[in-house]
Amino acid sequence: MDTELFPRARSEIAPGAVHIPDWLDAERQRELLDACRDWARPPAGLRTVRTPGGGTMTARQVCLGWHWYPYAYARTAVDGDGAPVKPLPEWLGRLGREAATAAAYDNDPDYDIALINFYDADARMGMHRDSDEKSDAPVVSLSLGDTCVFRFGNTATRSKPYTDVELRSGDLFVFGGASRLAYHGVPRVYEGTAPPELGLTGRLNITLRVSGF
Ligand SMILES: O=C(O)CCC(=O)C(=O)O
Repeated sequence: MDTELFPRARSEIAPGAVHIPDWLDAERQRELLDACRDWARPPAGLRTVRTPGGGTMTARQVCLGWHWYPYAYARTAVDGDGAPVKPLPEWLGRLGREAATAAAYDNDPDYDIALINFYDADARMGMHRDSDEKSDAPVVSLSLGDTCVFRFGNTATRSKPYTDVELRSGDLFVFGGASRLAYHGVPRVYEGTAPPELGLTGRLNITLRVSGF
């Protein structure tokens, strides 16, 4: 429940990058959280992602449709238990299309990838581009649980200029068009800020993408 005097306004953070606060109501957030809990279970469940340089990502991840690993996609959890990736349910694809439409993208993207990242209070995500897909369809990002700082930058460098946006539980962020390949990341998660009625400690982010494969 927001405590602002006025509802937070929808805003275009960069050309083609739209933040829509409170897009998911409490019931839809709970349904999505329940589904995330199922997807996080093995096989092909939540895992720690290892980067080629020997590091690990602090946000843990599970994928649907196609399995992302640094820096490609596969049909099995090649860097996990090797099991086939779980399918992306029809209802989630529909939700993605609804989200793209809400952000004024009207080409009805056929979402076939979901990356679900789980952040505990210490998790972060460095500035990166979502560039392993072969489609320029907009990326849909849904947030559940703790509030975070989402840093949305430019297409040329990992550094400034960028804009920091607070993403809260239920918020939608869509980036496509001129911003589809913009660098973005999560420098901070605010521990204990999830809506108590949701029943989640930490933060979940679901990004929906079109593979173009
Ligand atoms: O957690 C977020 O809001 C961003 C996730 C992200 O950047 C990604 O999955 O590529």
